Amino acid sequence: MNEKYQTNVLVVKGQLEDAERVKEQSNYLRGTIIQDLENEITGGFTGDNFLLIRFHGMYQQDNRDIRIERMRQKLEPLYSVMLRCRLPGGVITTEQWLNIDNFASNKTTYGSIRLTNRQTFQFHGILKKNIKSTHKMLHKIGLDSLATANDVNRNVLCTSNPLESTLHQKVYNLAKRLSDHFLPRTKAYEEIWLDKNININTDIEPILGKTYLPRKFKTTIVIPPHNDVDLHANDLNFISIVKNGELIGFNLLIGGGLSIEHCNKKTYPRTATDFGFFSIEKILDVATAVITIQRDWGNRTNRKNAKTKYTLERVGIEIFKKEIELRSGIKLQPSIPYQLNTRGDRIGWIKGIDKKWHLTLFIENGRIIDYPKYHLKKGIAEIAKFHRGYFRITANQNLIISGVEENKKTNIESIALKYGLINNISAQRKNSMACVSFPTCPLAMAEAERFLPNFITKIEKIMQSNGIGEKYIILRVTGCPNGCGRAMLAEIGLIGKGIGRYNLHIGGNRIGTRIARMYRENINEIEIISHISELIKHWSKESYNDEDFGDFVIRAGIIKPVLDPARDFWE
Ligand code: SRM
Ligand code: SF4
Repeated sequence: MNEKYQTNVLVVKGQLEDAERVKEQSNYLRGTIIQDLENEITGGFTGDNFLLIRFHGMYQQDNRDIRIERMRQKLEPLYSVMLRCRLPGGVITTEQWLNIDNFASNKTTYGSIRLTNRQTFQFHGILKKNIKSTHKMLHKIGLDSLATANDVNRNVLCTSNPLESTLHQKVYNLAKRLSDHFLPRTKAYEEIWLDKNININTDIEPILGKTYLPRKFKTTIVIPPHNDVDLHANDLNFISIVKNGELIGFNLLIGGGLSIEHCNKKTYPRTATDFGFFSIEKILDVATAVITIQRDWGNRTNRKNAKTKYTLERVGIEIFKKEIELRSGIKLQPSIPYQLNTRGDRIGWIKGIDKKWHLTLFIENGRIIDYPKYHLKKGIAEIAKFHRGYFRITANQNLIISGVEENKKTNIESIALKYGLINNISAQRKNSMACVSFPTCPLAMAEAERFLPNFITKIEKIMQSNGIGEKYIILRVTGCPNGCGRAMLAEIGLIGKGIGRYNLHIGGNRIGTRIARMYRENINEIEIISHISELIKHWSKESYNDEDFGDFVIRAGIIKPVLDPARDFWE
């Protein structure tokens, strides 16, 4: 760790969270995971290992649909792990895809691949006995799950719209570099999962330190005008600035994040603050400065107050900025103006400037599985067999068949049509999203992924009956206030409160730069539909020209905008 900084100046004093002890005593993320793997008495992980496996990209879960039944039968919950792969920028080769497709079918209890809204995929339902072979399989095909969970820099996102291929390639390369640079350097992953015999004393964590970060940390690189990565959900963002076709540098935005705790006014969602412009070659210096500031100043006494957004509010923007300049050795310049105008993916074919074609497939909730009459997973695997190139997972849980040569386009299209992968879906469905929630998420309070499809059908009918069936509202459902479905940045957001009950938020905007405010609390689906019907009726009749729903509810005075979330979110 670099000692030249006054790292203790802004440390929050008090009793450290137990998570800090776990990291400190873990021997660089080893704990006793190896012993636990041999323990056949339980299908789960014990003690600190429950948290430590997260640094290796896994969460212990059980199927909540059958939890009570198993308790009745005096059985322990049916434990398995969810594994999240590291995939900077969402890029995966079709060769790799075929391997993960095969694995999901044969070695997971759910048989699915779940695309996440951070451009990667998860397997749900890996039994303990299969975990090691999962990591070996991933390693063999050049993938890993290191640092996709817990207190580290997570999967790095970058805009996946591949129109301008050279620029996108550059930005993707940088996303990968950032991801690699901030990986934990401990060899625990190789030792435990890949059976490598590595000298324990070689471990040092020059950037993250022995206790890693105080909390999860999220990074994006954005290519305006697309905000498909939803930058304001992230701690650290680089907005690409292009001059005469060349990427010259980035505007730096820090301190976004969406999670709250119901009724806890000390928690709030926050959009990221603009800190200024710097040139392209300094990206690693600037990123390292921000991450180490959060490492040193983030609150380790209260995990609910530990993310960068809270650090920034506590120390103030000016002090944070000075420290970035000190640690990176650069002076931030005034930001260069840019515009954002979209967040969704362009579903269907599009031709890039390199004359290659890209087909974006709409994947409802990112869940890739074979249904009895809809062989989605098989269809994608068939495309992967034919297309020797790349897929890209988007931050909207969709999949791009990327870089298709002109002479292969017809074949790919016919496979996609054969398996029903190209279909007529409404703009509303394309612009809706849900988090995973039940049955796998242990924190779920209300349904999300299983709730959304039928709910959209109802919204589609309301739109049609008001004569605006071709329009859409950014609509998101998240099963609890942790906010994985990014409902806080939606025009209409539902935030799970209890079984069948949600808080209804409105007033976010189309481009994802404004937080949605709570409009009604703890209501059921019938009440939600009734409120939304009324709002859509007003919007269809009273909006100016092409005014979006989120802007309309604010201009019409139906809801007050959230302007300064740290102070006015709970008003
Ligand atoms: Fe999330 C925890 C799923 C994106 C905020 N998230 C979880 C866990 C792991 C539950 C747990 O801790 O046991 C969920 C696993 C469910 C399951 O069964 O798969 C989960 N989060 C997801 C995914 C899969 C949702 C999806 O449908 O795509 C996303 C995985 C992203 C990835 O590939 O890394 C996912 N999570 C998000 C986002 C959105 C984003 O990053 O763009 C957020 C809000 C942004 C933010 O961080 O502020 C988010 N997840 C959380 C939080 C609250 C963190 C906080 O600041 O307090 C938790 C709970 C926690 O960390 O304590 C959480
Ligand atoms: Fe689970 Fe809550 Fe995240 Fe949904 S928002 S996946 S319910 S933690």
